[in-house]
Amino acid sequence: SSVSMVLFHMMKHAWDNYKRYAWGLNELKPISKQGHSSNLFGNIQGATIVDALDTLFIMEMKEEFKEAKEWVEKNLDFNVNAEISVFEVNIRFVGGLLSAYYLSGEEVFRKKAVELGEKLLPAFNTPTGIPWALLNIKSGIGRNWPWASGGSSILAEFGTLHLEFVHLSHLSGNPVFAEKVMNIRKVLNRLDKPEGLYPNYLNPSSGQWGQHHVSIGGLGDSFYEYLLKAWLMSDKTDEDGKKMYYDAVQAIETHLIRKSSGGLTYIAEWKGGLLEHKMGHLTCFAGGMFALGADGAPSDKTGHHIELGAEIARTCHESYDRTRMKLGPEAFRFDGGVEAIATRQNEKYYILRPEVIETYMYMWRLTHDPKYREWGWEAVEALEKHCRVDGGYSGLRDVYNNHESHDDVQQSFFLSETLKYLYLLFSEDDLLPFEHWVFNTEAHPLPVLHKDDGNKEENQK
Ligand code: DMJ
Repeated sequence: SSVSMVLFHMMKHAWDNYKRYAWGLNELKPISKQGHSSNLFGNIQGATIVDALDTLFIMEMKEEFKEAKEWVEKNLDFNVNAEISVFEVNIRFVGGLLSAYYLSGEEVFRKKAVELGEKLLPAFNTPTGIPWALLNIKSGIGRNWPWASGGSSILAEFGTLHLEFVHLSHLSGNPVFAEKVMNIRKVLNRLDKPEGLYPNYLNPSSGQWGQHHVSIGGLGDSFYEYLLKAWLMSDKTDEDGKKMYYDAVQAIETHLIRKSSGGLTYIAEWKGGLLEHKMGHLTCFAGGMFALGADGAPSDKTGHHIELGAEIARTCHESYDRTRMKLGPEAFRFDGGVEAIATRQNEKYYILRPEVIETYMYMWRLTHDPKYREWGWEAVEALEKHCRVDGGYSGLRDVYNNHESHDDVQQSFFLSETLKYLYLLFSEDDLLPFEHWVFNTEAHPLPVLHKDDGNKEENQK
């Protein structure tokens, strides 16, 4: 369609500028036209290349895919003295390489994914086997974020390894990867959960929760996502993952989901029993998650979960619509007389995040209500108007302002997620159909491991 062409050209603009000004570096600074290095990846380079591979493939940008593959072959190097975020490297690099392998069948991606997976294994050397957040991939020494409650690991970090590690075992024939993530499950299942909720912090040495803060946004989000997707990716055989997911959603509904006086459903944050009536942009992914999980919900709840997804999508769309730039803030509140609006200056930024568009894509696929494509198109127009600059795409410092103040970062997830989910929103349902593919939390598609597949490779598009 013509929208697909627009999205193709957006990808091309993002990619060409990265290539011109920041090739081989992690990300692009589109205003200063130079590389941007985030310490999340240590000295590992090329985040944008690895994150973009599958989007290039899906959009049939063959030349670009080829040059990206050649860069991976020649330059992607994990033998570096670097302290990295285990979570970020897993979702972007391992996830990106796995998807590139499954889509293209090119052996180099499989090899690199397994090699990187092996580098991450020392992170699990803790008394409980709950991995460290940070790992020096040369020395194998791990530690946690200095800011994390009582030396804890983070739920959304150690809970977002499962899909990739199951595939690493599948592709390498080495069960160690799957064992590591199954052990995380075991530790979690042994613990008492306050009101059935999972706190964001867990100490890897004592095996005890840190602060009782619960979030479906930052620090918690993709843990819940991976419970559901682990079950779906196992061809619905992973009963543990299924039970943990639906039990968690039940507790979330009871304790975190509220409706504003204006009728907007939102997901609050829970702090030791008290609610903070704030919803993060990150939390907006949950609309899509609820809808994706509707099918497997306990009897008579299917419609309810779709409805919940639709309500969250509507609320998140309102958070966009109530800004000047029609792009949503980092966090919005439901107190002090406002609804779905950011009230603090440091919550008014938009960094090209995908979650709202991700939810539109799931809602579209699962309901075909045309409003989701309309809302997606509004986001495309806003991105073109406010985020597109000569040197690529930039985030914004304040979406309520009349004039753009650019943050000068083209996040790698803009190419892997935001543009991919938009492209899928405007494509037919048989492009990466949900029966055969699940998306990791960085939007990298991984094939469902069908019961009767044996080792046969998936290569369907
Ligand atoms: C991405 O790296 C992933 O979507 C992650 O789950 C959350 N943060 C960014 C996008 O906002």
